[in-house]
Amino acid sequence: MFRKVCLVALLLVPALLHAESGLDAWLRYAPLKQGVAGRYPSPNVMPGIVVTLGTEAPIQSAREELVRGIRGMLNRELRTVSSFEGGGIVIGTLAQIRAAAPDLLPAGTGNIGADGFWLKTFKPGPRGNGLPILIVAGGNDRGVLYGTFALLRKIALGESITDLDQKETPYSSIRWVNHWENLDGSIERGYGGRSIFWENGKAREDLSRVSDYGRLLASLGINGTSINNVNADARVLSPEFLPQIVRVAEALRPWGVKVALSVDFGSPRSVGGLTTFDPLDPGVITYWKNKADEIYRAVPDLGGFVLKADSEGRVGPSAVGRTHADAANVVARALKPHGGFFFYRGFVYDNRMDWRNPKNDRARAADDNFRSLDGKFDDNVFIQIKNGPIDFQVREPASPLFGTLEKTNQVIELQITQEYMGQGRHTVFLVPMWKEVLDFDMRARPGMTTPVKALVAGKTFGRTAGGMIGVSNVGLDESWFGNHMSQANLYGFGRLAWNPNLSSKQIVDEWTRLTFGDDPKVVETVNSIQLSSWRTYENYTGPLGLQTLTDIVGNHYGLAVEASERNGWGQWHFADAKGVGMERSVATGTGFAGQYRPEVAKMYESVASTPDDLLLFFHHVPYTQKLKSGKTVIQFIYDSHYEGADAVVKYVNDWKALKGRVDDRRYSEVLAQLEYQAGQSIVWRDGVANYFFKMSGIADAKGRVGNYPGRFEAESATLTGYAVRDVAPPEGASGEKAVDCASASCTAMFKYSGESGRRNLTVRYFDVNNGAAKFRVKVAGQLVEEWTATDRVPTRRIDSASSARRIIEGVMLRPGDEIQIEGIPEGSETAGLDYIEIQPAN
Ligand code: GCV
Repeated sequence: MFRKVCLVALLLVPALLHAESGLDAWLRYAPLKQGVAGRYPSPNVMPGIVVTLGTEAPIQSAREELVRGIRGMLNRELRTVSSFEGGGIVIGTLAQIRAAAPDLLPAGTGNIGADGFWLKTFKPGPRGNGLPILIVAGGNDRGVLYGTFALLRKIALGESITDLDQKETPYSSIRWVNHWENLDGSIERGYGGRSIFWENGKAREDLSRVSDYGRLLASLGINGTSINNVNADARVLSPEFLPQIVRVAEALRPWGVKVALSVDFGSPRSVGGLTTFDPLDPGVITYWKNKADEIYRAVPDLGGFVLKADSEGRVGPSAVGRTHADAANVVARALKPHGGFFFYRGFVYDNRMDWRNPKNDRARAADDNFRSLDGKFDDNVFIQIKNGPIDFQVREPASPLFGTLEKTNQVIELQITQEYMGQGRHTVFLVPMWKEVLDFDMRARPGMTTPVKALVAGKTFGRTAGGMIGVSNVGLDESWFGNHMSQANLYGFGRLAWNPNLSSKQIVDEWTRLTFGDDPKVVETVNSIQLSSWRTYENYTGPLGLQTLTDIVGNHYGLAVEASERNGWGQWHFADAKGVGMERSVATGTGFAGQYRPEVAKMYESVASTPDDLLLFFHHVPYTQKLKSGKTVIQFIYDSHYEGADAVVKYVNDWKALKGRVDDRRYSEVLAQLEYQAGQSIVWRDGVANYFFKMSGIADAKGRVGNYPGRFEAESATLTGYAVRDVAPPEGASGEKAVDCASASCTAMFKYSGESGRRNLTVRYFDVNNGAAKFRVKVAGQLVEEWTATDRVPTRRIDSASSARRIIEGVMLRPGDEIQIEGIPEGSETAGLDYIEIQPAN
């Protein structure tokens, strides 16, 4: 019998190990190892009964979650009861617990703030009929849910729960996510599949993923979400659409997540039947009032509205000669009687700026727009400010507007979805970046430390509310983001929104243990990849404050150093033959530095006191400018790109060492992602380094740039059918050229002239998203590899984004061998080739 049980157990464990989809993210409740489970004996430490006081939906969710978590982690079934009889886990609001057990928590034992919780154990005693009592008390029903998740997290992390007395209240009251989802189910800047909310202009038939998502959000204390794109479809306010909103709100309500809507400022005219959207027009005022009343009748707990106005083609008050305050207050007043908030985005700028005018500067826009209006907004209006003055670039200074607004509510907008950060195809853990901004002292009040986190929470200037909003954009993919590692960004956002004083290390350590288990090697490896990944990405994209150097007028993904130049979008870096960077000082530049409070302005005003990481954001300097490290700017650009690409190669090797320690599915999916990232980081390294080499004419002191041992360009091969073509932008391909095939099949032949031996052969080819070309590699007439290029990267062109690689390991090569690559186009994919590389096999 014993043998039989062991056999079943053995069969079960691999099954569990081998089949994780990522859907449960950090809420997997994986069985605890025996030693860890032993820390929670029943009933002395972990009671076997849960007493649920209160019938509110979030409290019911808390009970179900507790049962689910304990079943998963400890393989125990909690008995659920609804009245306090003695020992057990007691969940309810503080008021409910006090009413049910007045002698347990007499009045005067302290309060809990809104959304806060108290975890407290009472030793076995008469009140518990000799059993311990563990209370999960909430300041309100959401607090009960958050406390329950906190308790489960403790158990999942193996922490003691014997002498609990832990009270937590969130740092700020607004902890929301936004979604840029279109009603047709597509997502603007979403990389995890289609919308979980919408399909074909309606709420999805099956909203179970919305409910799953609500659970993830609740586990982090996130209490609100907007559910449609800020580039808003006016139909969202139509009476016919209301039932759809009701359905989504119902799916999220049990998780304490309020829904909010992005609205179109032109709605009074476009769908309201009026001739104007002028916010001071009496008809428009009535429109917004009636609209708010109508929506609140159907969704009484709606969080409010979000508005993108006067930005990127969205209509706003400037069209009718009104101010942002006029616009915001009219809508806010309609929401006010219902307790609704109005988030007015600070992302207001002109995308048709004249780049030839050296005084023009997009970075100035938010402060220029809102400074004079400080104090003119109603108290349920929040100016929603992106972390930096441009647009979620790899490094930006904190937006000066955080320090400017004193008499206006504000929230910070962070981007969880990785629009400019590798779009879920690159692992980039953003918490260290966010923390840098949140902890940045804006010197906004004399004699006080005024970090961004305190300003946006409303603490510095005594505002009524404030907080953090993250653009999440999860999708239907089981991994939510298209990359398991990217889940850490949602986790990190939520944890920071709850408590911005947590360290990046603490956050990632929790996430890794919850997501991948507590094997020390796994934890150490994943933590170290995540914690270094932002710097790594910055190193191989745009360091020193250059911004991401991606294709800002296209997919925001591939490399295109000059895409940001000579156009109206204002993300200029002004690289020329002599130097690089945008001069934003007051003395000789755009004056942007002067938008900060004096102490900060002084720091950014001069080259000498500007931190290296932001040097080129604030100043135009010669390539030979020495950094604080003593290195020149140009050498730093070269070195950082090599460091960045090398770091990703190390990630791949470190991850490979985890085989067998992470379930097979996630192991191979993360490996594929990191290998892809390693390949792309080389494209970025070579492209950016060559661009600046060409521009500056200054050679790399280490001789690497332009010199690639073992690399053979396709354009220099013997080509049959293949034609050589220029690649645009040129830095998208090695040697600025590629070959592509206009017939049914083409070949590129390379003659090997090195020594005999096993070699790794890398084929750099192009995999565009509108076809599935085939490739065959033969060595000395023997087929060594074949594959189909079916990846779906966001480009239809031969460029850096479609650049892909195939590594064929351990190929035997002899002098004179012919290496023949055959490309067979399909659809609009022309089997493009860039180069091959021959390296010694390990
Ligand atoms: C929703 C950037 C993005 C846009 C986005 C905009 C915004 O420009 O590329 O997709 O639009 O920011 O934040 O409104």
